[in-house]
Amino acid sequence: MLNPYLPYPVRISDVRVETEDKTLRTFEFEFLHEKDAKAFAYHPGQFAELSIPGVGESPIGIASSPTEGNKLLFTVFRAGSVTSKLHGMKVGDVMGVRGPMGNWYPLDQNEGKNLVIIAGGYAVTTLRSTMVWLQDPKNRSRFGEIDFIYGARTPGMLLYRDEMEAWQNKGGVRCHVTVDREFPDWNGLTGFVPAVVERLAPKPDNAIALVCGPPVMIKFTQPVLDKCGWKSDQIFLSLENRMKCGIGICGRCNVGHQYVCKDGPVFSKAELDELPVEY
Ligand SMILES: Cc1cc2nc3c(=O)[nH]c(=O)nc-3n(C[C@H](O)[C@H](O)[C@@H](O)COP(=O)(O)OP(=O)(O)OC[C@H]3O[C@@H](n4cnc5c(N)ncnc54)[C@H](O)[C@@H]3O)c2cc1C
Ligand code: FES
Repeated sequence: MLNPYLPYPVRISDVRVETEDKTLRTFEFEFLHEKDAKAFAYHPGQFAELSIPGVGESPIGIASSPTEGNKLLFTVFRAGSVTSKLHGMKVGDVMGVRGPMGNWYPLDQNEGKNLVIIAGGYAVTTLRSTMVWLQDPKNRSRFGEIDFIYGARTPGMLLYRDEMEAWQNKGGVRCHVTVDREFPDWNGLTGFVPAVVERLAPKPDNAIALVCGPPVMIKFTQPVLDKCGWKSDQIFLSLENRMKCGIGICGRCNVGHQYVCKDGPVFSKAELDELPVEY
């Protein structure tokens, strides 16, 4: 049996600075061994533990899509010990990736539906994976219209800006990108994500919503969707919780009887309504 604590060795093959303040970088990894790349089969919405020997490991959402071949991307905010060390690493350096972990957005179960995808801040990572997955010709025809609503504090903090422009130009995708307030170099939407959702008032008919963002964004987005007539079983949220093992053993991430690492990180709002409000 494979040891679930053993990371796959990966080499950094590219590093991109994403934001003006350099706090977010996207790392591209390649597996050292082809068999590991095959074993790491994942879905949009899953995460992995990035590990640096002697420092530790941290759960990070997978930003690439399985439709992008062996390209494995993670967009990482420089937060604490592991992520700061990672920000100092360069192309060619070797480290570990353990996963894929957790569940994923229920796209296969919702074929034929319209999608409303709502992201705030750097939580957009796994929704990038979703958007790229949806662009794949094999998948695009399986879904209806897509509204992608995404907000960051400033234009300089927006991730994947060029890619979003390309998504927007494909049929049936509307990108609504917003920043918190007006900026001289910004001609797009302004205002917080929940306010933009309220203005757009997305229709719940034959649709599901995927939401990922900081707790405050989620807190204020949920009542807006309620007001627009969305039911709890149409809304899927991805939670970030304190994690260690990532595989349902250490008990650090639990909310009520659910382990966020194993039973989540994606939960329907209907499921969350049953849990204590501690996430
Ligand atoms: C399912 C899941 C998906 C995630 N996806 C992503 C992702 O895609 N991208 C991403 O960037 N993050 C993501 N995270 C969050 C990430 O795991 C955390 O930010 C954290 O674990 C980073 O690890 P670290 O060792 O660098 O931070 P830690 O050292 O564990 O620090 C954690 C916290 O302590 C604070 N802290 C640490 N040192 C100091 C200090 N000296 N002074 C003040 N404050 C300090 C940090 O601000 C941070 O908030 C995800 C988390 C989960 C659970
Ligand atoms: S992180 Fe260990 S049980 Fe979830």
